[in-house]
Amino acid sequence: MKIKISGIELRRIAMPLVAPFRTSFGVETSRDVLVVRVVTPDGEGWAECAAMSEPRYCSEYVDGAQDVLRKFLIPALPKDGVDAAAVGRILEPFTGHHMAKSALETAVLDVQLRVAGESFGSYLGASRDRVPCGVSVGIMNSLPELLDAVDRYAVDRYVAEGYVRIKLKIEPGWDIEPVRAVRERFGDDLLLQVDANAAYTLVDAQHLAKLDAFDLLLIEQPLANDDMVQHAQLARILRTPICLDESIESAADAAAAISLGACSIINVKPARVGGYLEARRIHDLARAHGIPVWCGGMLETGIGRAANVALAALPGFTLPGDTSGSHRYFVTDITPPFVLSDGHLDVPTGPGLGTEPLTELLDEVTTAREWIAL
Ligand code: OSB
Ligand code: MG
Repeated sequence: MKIKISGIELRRIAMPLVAPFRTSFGVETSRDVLVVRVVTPDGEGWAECAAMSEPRYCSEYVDGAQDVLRKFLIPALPKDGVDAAAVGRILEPFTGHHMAKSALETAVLDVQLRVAGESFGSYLGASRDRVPCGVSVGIMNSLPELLDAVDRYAVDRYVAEGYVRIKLKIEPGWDIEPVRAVRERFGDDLLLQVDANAAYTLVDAQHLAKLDAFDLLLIEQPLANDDMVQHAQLARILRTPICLDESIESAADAAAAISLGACSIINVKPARVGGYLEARRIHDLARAHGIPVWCGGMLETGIGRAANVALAALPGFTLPGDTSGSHRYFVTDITPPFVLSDGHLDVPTGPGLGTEPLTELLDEVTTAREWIAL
C-alpha cells in the first residue's frame, strides 16, 4: 500500500525520569526524545527516535538524528507516496543513522497500518497476546541502595511488582558483588542477567568468569561494539552465555556473530538495527539458527514501548525483554501508561501502534517543533 505523505513534524519532548539511570556509559536523569509525526490525508503515524542526548551508547545522538532526518532522510521519500516496506531501501544510500531511519520507517508503518486497520503485532507476526517483562536496574552507589534500604527504585520493589527477570547493569568495580547480593537475597530461582555496555576488555576474561558461579541467564555486551572476534574468544572461556546488544546493527551483523560464535543470544533493539522490519529479519535468522532473542529497550515513552511489546510477542522472542511498565521510567507518560499485570504486558490490538500520544500531555512536555513539508 502506498501512502501519500503531506509532511512530517519533528517534535522534541523533555521527559524527566523517576530516578537517575546509571550505566557504564553515563547517567541519565531526563530523556530528550525526538517524536516523529507523519501526516497524510488519511491519518497520522507516530514514532519516537531512540537516540539519546549524547553519543555514548552508540554514535547517534538526538540533535544529530533530527539533523539527518531534516537534511537527508525525509527529503529522500518519494513525493507521490511510499510503502513502509520500501522505506529501508530508499534510505539505504545513507550510511548509518539507524535510529533516525527506524523512527521514520516506524512512523510511516504506523500510519499505513492505521489506514489498513491492522495492528503492529498482527503485521509483524506476533504469536502471543501478552509478553513477560524484565526490568533493567542501573548501577547504584551501594549494595543497600541496590536492594531496598535506600532507593525506592531498587530490585526489591521490582520483584514485588512482578517483573519476571532482573537485569543488573555492571561495570568494573560493580559486578561480582551486586550479583552475589541479589542472588543471596532472592535465591536461585530469580531469572537474573547482567549488562556491561561494553565496559570490559578480553584482559578481564578471568574476572568475568567469576560470574559463572551465579547461574546467570546471560551477560550482555561485555566487550566493545566492534569486538566481534574478541567476544567469540570470550565465549570459549565463560560458561555464562554471551548476548550481544551494541555489536548487532543489522541482520548481516547477526549472521556474522552467529557464524563466529560471538554470541548465543541476541538483544534485538529495533532502533539500533534501523527499524522493526530489520528487527524481524534478525528474529527470523536467529530462530532458524536456534538462537534465542529478546527485545531490548531505550527508555521509551509509550509510543516506542507499544511497538516493542508487539515485536516481543513474536515466537522467537523466548526470553523476557526490557519491556517494563511505563512507570519504571516516567511518572506521567505521553500515552496511557503500560501497566504490568502478573509480570506481563498486553500486546496492543488497535490499528497501528494501538496507542497514541494524548495531545495535552504531549504539548505540556514539548520543547520544540519543526514542520517539514514533503
Ligand atoms: O544497554 O540495554 C541497554 C537503556 C539505554 C541504553 C542502552 C540500554 C538501556 C537499558 C534499559 O538497559 C532498557 C529499557 O528498560 O528501556
Ligand atoms: Mg544492553
